[in-house]
Amino acid sequence: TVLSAFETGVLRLTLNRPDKLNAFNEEMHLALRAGFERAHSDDDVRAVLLTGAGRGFSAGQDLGDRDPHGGGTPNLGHTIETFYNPLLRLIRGLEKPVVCAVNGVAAGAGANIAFACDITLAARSARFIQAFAKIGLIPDSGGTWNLPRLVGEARAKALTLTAEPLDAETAASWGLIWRAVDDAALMDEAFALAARLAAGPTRGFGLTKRAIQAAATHSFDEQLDLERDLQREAGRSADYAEGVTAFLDKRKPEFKGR
Ligand code: LHQ
Repeated sequence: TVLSAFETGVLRLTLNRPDKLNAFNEEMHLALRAGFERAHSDDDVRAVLLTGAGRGFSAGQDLGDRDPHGGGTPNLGHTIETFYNPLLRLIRGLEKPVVCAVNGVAAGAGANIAFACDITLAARSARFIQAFAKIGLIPDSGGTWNLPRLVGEARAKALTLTAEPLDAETAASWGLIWRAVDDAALMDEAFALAARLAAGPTRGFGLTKRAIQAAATHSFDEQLDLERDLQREAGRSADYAEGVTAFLDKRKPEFKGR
C-alpha cells in the first residue's frame, strides 16, 4: 500500500491504493508510519519525498474501512489517536526535510497531511478539498492548527465550512503550499528538490525545522533564546566546519549530514 524507494539520500514514499485515490486504511497507515520511522532512524536517509500513485494524492480516510474497535457506535477519536496523530507527529518531528508532491486531488486528511509537510509542491491540476464538512466531521490531521496559521482564520473557516475545492495555483498564492508545477514536471522537480536537500547540511535543516515550528508557541524572547541554543548546536556540526572551509576555499561544500 506504500511503495518505498531509496535513491541519493532520498526516501521516496508513494501512497499506493490508486483505485481508492490512495484513501487511508489501517494497512496504509502502518506502512507509511514504518517509512517515516525508517527516515528517522536511518542516517543515510537525509530527505523524504511523499507522493501518491495514480490520479490522486490521497482522498483521506477510507470511508469504507470500518473501525473494528468502534463497537456499535463509531469511535473516530480512536482512529485519530491510533493512526493519524502519530503520523502527523512523525512528519513534524522528523528532523530532516519532508517534501510532498501532490500529484492529484488531496481531500480530507489527505490535504492536511500535505499541508503538514515541510515543502509541498502540487501539480497544477491538483485540487485541495477540506471534505470533512460534507460528512459532518471537523478537519483533522493538524488542519485546524495549520490552516489558520498558513492562510488566516477567514480563509481557514471558508475552506473548511464550504469544502469547496481549491486549485493548486491559489493554494500556492495563499501560502498553503510552496509552488504549483506543470503536471508533467511535478515528479522531476520534486525529486530534484528532495535530492538537493538530501545533499545539504541535514543537522542544520533539522534544527531549522524545529526552530520554525517552535515559534508558534513562543514569545519573541523565548525564540531568541532557542535560536541561541540551536545555533550553538549547529555550530558544532561537521557540516558547519565544512561550509565555512568551502566558502573560504571558494569551492562547493560537501555536506555529510553530520
Ligand atoms: C474512496 C474515497 C474515500 C473510500 C474516493 N474512501 N473510497 C479521520 C478519522 C476517521 C474517520 C473519518 O475521517 C477522518 C479524516 C478524513 O479524511 S474525513 C474525509 C474523508 N474523505 C472524503 O470525504 C473524500 C471522499 N472522496 C471524494 O469526495 C471524491 O472521491 C474526491 C473529491 C476525492 C475525488 O472525486 P473524483 O475524482 O470524482 O473520484 P471518485 O469519487 O469517483 O473516486 C474514485 C474512486 O475512489 C471511487 O471508487 P469506485 O469504486 O467508485 O471507482 C471512490 O469511491 C473511491 N474513493 N475517496 N475517502
